[in-house]
Amino acid sequence: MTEEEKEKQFQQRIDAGEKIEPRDWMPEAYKQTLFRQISQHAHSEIIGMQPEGNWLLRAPSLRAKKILLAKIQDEAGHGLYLYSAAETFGIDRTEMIAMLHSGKAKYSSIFNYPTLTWADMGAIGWLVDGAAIVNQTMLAKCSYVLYSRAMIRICKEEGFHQRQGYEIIAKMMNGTTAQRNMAQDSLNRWWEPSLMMFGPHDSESTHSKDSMKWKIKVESNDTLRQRFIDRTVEQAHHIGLTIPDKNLKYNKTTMHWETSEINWDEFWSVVKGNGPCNYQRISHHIHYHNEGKWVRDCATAFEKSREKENSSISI
Ligand code: FAQ
Repeated sequence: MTEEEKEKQFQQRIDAGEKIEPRDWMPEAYKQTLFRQISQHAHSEIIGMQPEGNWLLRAPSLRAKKILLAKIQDEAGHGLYLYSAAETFGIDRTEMIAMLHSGKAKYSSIFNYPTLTWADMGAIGWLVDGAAIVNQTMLAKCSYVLYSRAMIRICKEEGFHQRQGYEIIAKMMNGTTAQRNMAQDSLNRWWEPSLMMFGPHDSESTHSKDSMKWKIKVESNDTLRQRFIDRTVEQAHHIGLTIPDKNLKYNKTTMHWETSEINWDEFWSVVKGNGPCNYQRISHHIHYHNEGKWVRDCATAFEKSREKENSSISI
């Protein structure tokens, strides 16, 4: 078959709702898009441990500490599944991490904001994991079977993460005035960055057209963002929080909450590496990656010595 015929057949499989297995033929551009997105997603899970790790030693109770620790460990697990899925495109984790360190690979903009108070642990679980669930429930239907399988498992854990975050915030809203103010301040700082997690508007999104044709994404950035807004506004009102947007209004005709335009200059500035914590996040990762070299060396030493032995036998 010519390349053109192969591509046609591939698209027919996608249109028929078939899943693509790692050993199946796939167009180069499909592979590249998936590799870019899955590796970015893996990096996000790993870098995303840092803002919460900042509060582990300052959790207000043993219960809170245990829950936060379990959540952060879950995020590490998500990163590992996703690195494994991305490796099926022939690029190993060492190379992916080098791409992260050099700035060639992105990670979610949200993790470049600081965690200033304990309420931020609530806001991250409620809003960041909440946004991740909306996005990842859609990605669980992705045409590439390994990504879709990883998402099904990950979404189950994200459900627990979202609830533990909402519990923290709801508890603070039932507390003292100082605690209620802290919860509101946290929502004020995390609301807009959470909306940015869904990426640029559909009209500005460079990858959406192809990704939707290939059913990597089955719903658009704006559709998912609106779903998140509609859910989250109700949750905020339920516990007495105010959404920090003076233009927020419910449209009875569309049955959606309308919000102000996002500050896209800030979004692109963060994506390009100039957010409040971009430098700190990557420096921290590089530092501990270098410190862990001896562990990786030990873990691979046996395999290397065996390879050496085998090559000397064949000589
Ligand atoms: N941040 O054409 P599109 C989590 C880039 S996991 C940074 O619309 P696409 C769990 C995009 O890469 C959170 N960059 O792109 C957790 C592209 O640049 P490029 C992570 C962004 O891929 C919780 C350019 O803009 N989730 O939270 C962002 O079709 C708590 C044009 O954009 C995922 O990664 C952004 N927000 O759609 C962990 C989900 N948005 O590559 C720890 C998987 C866009 O051409 C603690 N990813 N860009 O240079 C996706 O669903 C998609 O990649 C989108 C973007 C929706 C993020």
